Amino acid sequence: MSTLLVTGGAGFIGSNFVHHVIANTDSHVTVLDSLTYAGNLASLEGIPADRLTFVQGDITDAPLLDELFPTVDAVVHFAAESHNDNSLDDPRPFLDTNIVGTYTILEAARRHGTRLHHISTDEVYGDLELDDPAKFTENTPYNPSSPYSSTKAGSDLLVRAWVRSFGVQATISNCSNNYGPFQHVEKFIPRQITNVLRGERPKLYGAGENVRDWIHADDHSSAVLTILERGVIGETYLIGADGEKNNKEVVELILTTLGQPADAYDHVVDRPGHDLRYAIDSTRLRTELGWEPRYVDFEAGLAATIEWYRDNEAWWAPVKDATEARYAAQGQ
Ligand code: NAD
Ligand code: TDX
Repeated sequence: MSTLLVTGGAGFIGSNFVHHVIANTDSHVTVLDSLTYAGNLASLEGIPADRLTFVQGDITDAPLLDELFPTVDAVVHFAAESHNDNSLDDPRPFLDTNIVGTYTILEAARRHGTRLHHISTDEVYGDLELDDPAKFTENTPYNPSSPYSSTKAGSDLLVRAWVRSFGVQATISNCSNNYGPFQHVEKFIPRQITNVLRGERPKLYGAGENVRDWIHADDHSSAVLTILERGVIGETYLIGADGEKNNKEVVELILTTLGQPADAYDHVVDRPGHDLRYAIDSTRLRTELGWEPRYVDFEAGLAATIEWYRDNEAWWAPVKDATEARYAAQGQ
């Protein structure tokens, strides 16, 4: 691959992916990002100017895609509205970006014959019981719970239909919860880290027993690059690093790592429809494509992430108050 178009490359995982590609390949990257509240150009600082082109624009802008697609070898599609709590407050932007946006990307890929990798989430499968030994596989039926996850499920189904009906050269990946640098402070781990750094108490939804399967964003990026290079067109790959933890455990770890008592957090109003547990079986990606995660020690990865937020207050401080004000209005 010599030139990649990365949609949503100024967001959390998109920017981590761009850094990963620059560090590990000789590709040129063009980022297409509309810079919503979740996009931040500062997340792409430090990348040599001759390796990166930034285009501010919307993925629903078909004429813009017609200009960009002929200039690249492949498109990696991260752009999305990504936060469940926002989707409960106002679902409309999720339909526009996740459904209509992905449709617009697919039609451009079809017109230009461009290789496409579509980024999705394990939330399309719904949730698992806490005591269920099962994990999600590529064959688990779709059963999304929230406006966010249902629009991601819809986008995946569009990709599958465009592969089968129109021969679009696409692959799909569904990844578990990511953590790492450059994640917006609306999300669980950065919200709690930055609360503690500011002398405020972490906020746990409900009893805190919900389980998430954590993976470092850099491992997500290496998996996506592997699928882009070796994945079979039309196939879906699940990405996960066996990182199941309940929310209470994660908050306690953040508190103790920052020298606070493990119980110095508040329980707040639970999320409506809150998925209980996610867990990924990534056997296919490991055995068929030979991918392995590097961050297998969650505690060490979390400690490094805490350090990053401590060292980069200038990156997150400008949006912290507004984010907390939105949560406070909902009793969270
Ligand atoms: P994010 O919210 O941090 O970033 C999204 C980016 O997309 C932002 O830069 C935003 O400006 C851009 N964007 C939004 N709407 C756009 C539009 N209409 N046109 C152009 N750009 C637009 O999201 P994230 O957490 O980095 O997630 C990236 C992708 O990974 C999403 O598709 C998400 O569903 C998927 N995913 C996320 C996780 C996770 O744990 N965060 C896990 C699995 C999959
Ligand atoms: O303040 C909080 N307190 C809390 O207990 C927040 C913000 C969250 N939570 C809980 C809810 C979840 O059980 O923490 C868990 C993680 O919450 P989020 O960070 O909002 O992530 P989640 O809803 O699991 O979705 C994430 O992973 C899958 C991403 O936001 C999605 O984009 C991705 O698809």
